[in-house]
Amino acid sequence: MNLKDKSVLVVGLATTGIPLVEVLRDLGANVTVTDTKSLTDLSEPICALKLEPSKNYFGIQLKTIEDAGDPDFIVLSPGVPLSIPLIVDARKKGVEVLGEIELAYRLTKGKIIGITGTNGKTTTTALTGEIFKRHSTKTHVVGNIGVPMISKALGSTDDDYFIVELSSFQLESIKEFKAVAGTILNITPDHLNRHKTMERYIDCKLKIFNRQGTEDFGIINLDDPISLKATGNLKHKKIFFSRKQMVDHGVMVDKGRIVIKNEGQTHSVIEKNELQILGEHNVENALAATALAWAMGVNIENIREGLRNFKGVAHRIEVLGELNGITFINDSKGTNPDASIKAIEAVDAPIILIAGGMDKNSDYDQWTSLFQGRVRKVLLFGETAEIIEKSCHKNDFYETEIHSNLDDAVKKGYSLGEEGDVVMLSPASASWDMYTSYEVRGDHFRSLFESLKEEA
Ligand code: UMA
Repeated sequence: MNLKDKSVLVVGLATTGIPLVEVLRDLGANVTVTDTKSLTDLSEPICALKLEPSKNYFGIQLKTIEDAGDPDFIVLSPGVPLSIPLIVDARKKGVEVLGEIELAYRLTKGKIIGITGTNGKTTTTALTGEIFKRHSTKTHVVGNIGVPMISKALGSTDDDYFIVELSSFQLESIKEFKAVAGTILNITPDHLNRHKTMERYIDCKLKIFNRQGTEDFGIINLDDPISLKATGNLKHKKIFFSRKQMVDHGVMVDKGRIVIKNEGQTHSVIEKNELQILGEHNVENALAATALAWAMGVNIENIREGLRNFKGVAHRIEVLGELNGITFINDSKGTNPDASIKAIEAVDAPIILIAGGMDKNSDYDQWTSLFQGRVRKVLLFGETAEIIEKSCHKNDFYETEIHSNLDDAVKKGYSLGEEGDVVMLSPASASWDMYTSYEVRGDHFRSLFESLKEEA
């Protein structure tokens, strides 16, 4: 892709925008940037980019392509919706709009392993990376997991493996992007505030398979009805995985062991309970990672060692420690009801649940219907606090309290806790009403736990 002397506008200047600017400049493009935040509100590292305020667009939402100085094309950060006026105008006038993942794909050599799904994709991406690192030192774990793919694109070779976590936001704008092996772990409602309908959300997820041909692998969850139905007619080679059923050709659980079955042969990988990550949903994630690795020819010993050694990811059912017999668990990445259901199901103790955050138009009823008998108290904060409280009451669960912030909720949670209880942050909501990311929210929870420990 020749970018020399092309004028390129980068929209969004945070984790993704910064390496985007650097890579585009390295390739000789004339880069301008825009961000709705003012220059002073943007994070520290952008100073190194030396962007002249008068030649860039900060603190405004540009409306037209002319407002943006008529660039040759536009590259978007994942969090920027395609519906903003600038992008609608650019597309109407035939100016090419690429998402960061699409641009990274066009600049990348190497084999792409793509992972999407409503829940479990960060864990599965990290776990798949743990396995592939044993297979090849040239393994990059990138994407929604927090390392923009663009930052590893230049200089890659055919031998490199890119294990890419893909959100619906990133998939929405892909065009040529193709994964040699890809999976949709599961699909349940999420991000409906951006995608508006479930159909559109499913379409975004399915894009992971759109460009795959008969030589590529689609790793399909036999236990997830929505993705199973949606992928029925695709022409890629299918490898199924299932936690509940036996499969002729695929990866499954057989008498407590993760096994691979192929042409009548069964290869035993590991005992399910050798996994260090908690919960049945994590068994599913392990099956998907195994299937991706097996499809790509990783040997079973490397798969086994990767599965055995993986300790999980931060902010996802992460056990922080214990204080006076009360265990604190950080599940800040539980950003939708389905993810939080998995967290509640993974915990085998009475829970004091801290929840709430930005409203994504989620339906909380199924989640709150689980609370009776498992959750002792729900401490709510953020934009969704009242909506969740109503849903609790609808399900005859009245042990709810609304707090103005996480600090108060954590203090209250600890004061209510008894030996053997778990205080868990699993918000079932996005963080963006009060925090810049779920990581910042999770780190805040961790620091509140550390302060309680010091006080004690
Ligand atoms: N901005 C605009 N105009 C807009 C919208 C945003 O200028 O209309 C600006 C914001 O002011 C901000 C910047 O864009 O300065 C933010 O860009 P971004 O939202 O794409 O955030 P990044 O920091 O680049 O992080 C993104 C992903 N964030 C989102 O998709 C919201 C990160 O996923 C990802 O790790 C990172 O790229 C690496 O590529 C986070 C996430 O929450 C973890 N993802 C969602 C999820 O998992 O549910 C999808």
